Amino acid sequence: MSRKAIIFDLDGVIVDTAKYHYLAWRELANQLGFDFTTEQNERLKGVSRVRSLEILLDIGKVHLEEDQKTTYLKEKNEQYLQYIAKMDHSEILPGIDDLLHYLKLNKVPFSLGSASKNARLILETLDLIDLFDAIVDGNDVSTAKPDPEVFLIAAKKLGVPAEDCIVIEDAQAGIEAANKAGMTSIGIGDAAILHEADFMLSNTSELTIDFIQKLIA
Ligand code: B16
Ligand code: MG
Repeated sequence: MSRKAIIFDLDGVIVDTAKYHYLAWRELANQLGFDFTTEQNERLKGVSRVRSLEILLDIGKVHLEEDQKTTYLKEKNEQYLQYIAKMDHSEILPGIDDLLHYLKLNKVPFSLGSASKNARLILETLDLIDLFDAIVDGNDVSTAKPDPEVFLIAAKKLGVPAEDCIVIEDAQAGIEAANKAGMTSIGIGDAAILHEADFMLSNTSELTIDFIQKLIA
């Protein structure tokens, strides 16, 4: 193994979109007659949009027919997009902008590996999209994390063997996916939740250029 490429998750690693997902899901929950807390929102991190709705309905003990689910999913996404439209460069998580520019300058290939179907739009809004050598998101996969598909496609697009890729993730499902893909996993967040990660950092400020240099040296 010689680590030479990096795959970044989006929500929770590049930008905190979880707070906007939360607001939009909470509006839907309230509309359906129940409350939805930030603690409960933890269960939706890294999980696909469809699976997120299933978890939300399970929390509220609400049953919906398939056509109603489709309508609510569309509604929730439209609400979420209104929040996203107001985002700018200042919302990029600490250290990430510098790290991405460092990697670009030093020709270390990197890709996005996100569950979000809005990933391209978000990277454009943050003015980061042109830095990436590859982008793999929720539109490109048939199976969501913890399945490794999203990361394996990213490795293929980068032209780097899976074992030589480093995945940076904030969700348990994402760490599981990275490990299943045979990649090096870096968890960002709570060590108790992300205990399966090969390396653990409490936030993106700790994801320094120095730390990455040592991993890929
Ligand atoms: P969308 P990530 C994930 O992004 C979020 O963590 C998760 O909460 C969300 O449900 C999922 O994207 C789908 O997002 O509704 O925009 O398609 O962490 O994999 O970058
Ligand atoms: Mg995430």
